[in-house]
Amino acid sequence: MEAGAMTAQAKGGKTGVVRGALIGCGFFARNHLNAWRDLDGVEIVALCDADVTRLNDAAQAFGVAKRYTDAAQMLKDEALDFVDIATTVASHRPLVELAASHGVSVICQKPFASTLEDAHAMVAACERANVALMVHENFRWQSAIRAVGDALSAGEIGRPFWGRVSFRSAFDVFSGQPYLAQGRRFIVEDLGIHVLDIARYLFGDVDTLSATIARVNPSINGEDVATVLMSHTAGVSSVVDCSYASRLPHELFPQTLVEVDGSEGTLRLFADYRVQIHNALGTHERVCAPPALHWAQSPWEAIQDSVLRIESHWLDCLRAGREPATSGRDNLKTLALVEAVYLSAKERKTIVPDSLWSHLDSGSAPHAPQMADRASA
Ligand code: NAD
Ligand code: 89Y
Repeated sequence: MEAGAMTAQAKGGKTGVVRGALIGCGFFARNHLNAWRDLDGVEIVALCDADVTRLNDAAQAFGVAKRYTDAAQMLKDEALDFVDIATTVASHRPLVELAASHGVSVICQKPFASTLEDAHAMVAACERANVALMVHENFRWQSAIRAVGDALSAGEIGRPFWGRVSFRSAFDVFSGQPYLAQGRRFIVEDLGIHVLDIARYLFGDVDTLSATIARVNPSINGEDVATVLMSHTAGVSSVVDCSYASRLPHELFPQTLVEVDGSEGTLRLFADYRVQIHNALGTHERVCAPPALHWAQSPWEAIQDSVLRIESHWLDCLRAGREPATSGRDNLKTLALVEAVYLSAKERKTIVPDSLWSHLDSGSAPHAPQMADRASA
């Protein structure tokens, strides 16, 4: 990663401004662009989208002069420190490998890949090219999730032994993201991936996993409900559950709720970002709502704030030559959980997620920063 950061500084020129380009100007990309605009020391110098209308709309809205419909052409013409890939999953591997072949560092949206093979190949390509690679896995950067992580790291409830990370909603995600209704896979790959990543962030590596999935909404192709039981190396048993079929009296999208029991107390992240800690000192509650960004749009505020935070983290890492918390290599662990959920549900058995790597060339699970990351990232 050192070389990636040096490249960034060298190419950033005398001003030290990091030069980025965004690929994919669709539904979610506006959040990326708003956040980049708010951050110091970075400039999005070019945009790329195969759809020229989307490209021009975004370029006009954000005042970006350089426009491309072909990423290969853009990488040939522009001197870039990084590309920010905000396309859907099918294009991730060719685009990541293209950027790596030009020695350009990469941020790639989730889901990073739809197979472990593709994910492994992208990590290998970036490592060979010595460029930084971060997966835009932003949910762990939400202010309330950060507050939970900080409280656990500070030992406020002692040693955690049980946890639940829960996302239940009936919010219509299909109008903004119609492709979500079409895929063979839905909630685990799209949203559960965030919730599983939060569980990894809070409780560390997973030894075993078992899961059930179901489809409640008849007008979509994939599953919209999942319930997962995991055993973590650090001694925590956790439940991860997610649903887009839960019609609650108070719609919570996109809030993730958390419960943790520890040897010295309990922690709860309730609705509306209320973090409660109960321990020998008493019971304390505070609200950890996302700040009001000038471009925030209800109900997306917590997600939008986490985009700003993860982009800021990327810039810090690039400048310091540090591996991002959700590097490509780290994300292999989250992707293995996604695959393990589908396999467990299909075969009705408990899965060892690390065993899913055995057919790939390294034959072993990737090493990734774990519990320590909660304290440092
Ligand atoms: P979208 O379909 O609205 O936009 C994708 C854009 O990429 C389209 O305009 C398409 O023309 C363009 N594109 C695709 N392949 C291309 C290529 N090879 N070269 C140039 N342009 C190309 O998709 P979206 O809803 O914006 O989602 C994009 C990604 O963001 C998805 O992977 C999705 O899961 C993710 N997402 C993440 C979050 C989050 O909180 N992290 C939230 C929503 C969506
Ligand atoms: O695509 C999803 C994501 O990453 O966050 C919420 C979402 O937009 C719909 O599930």
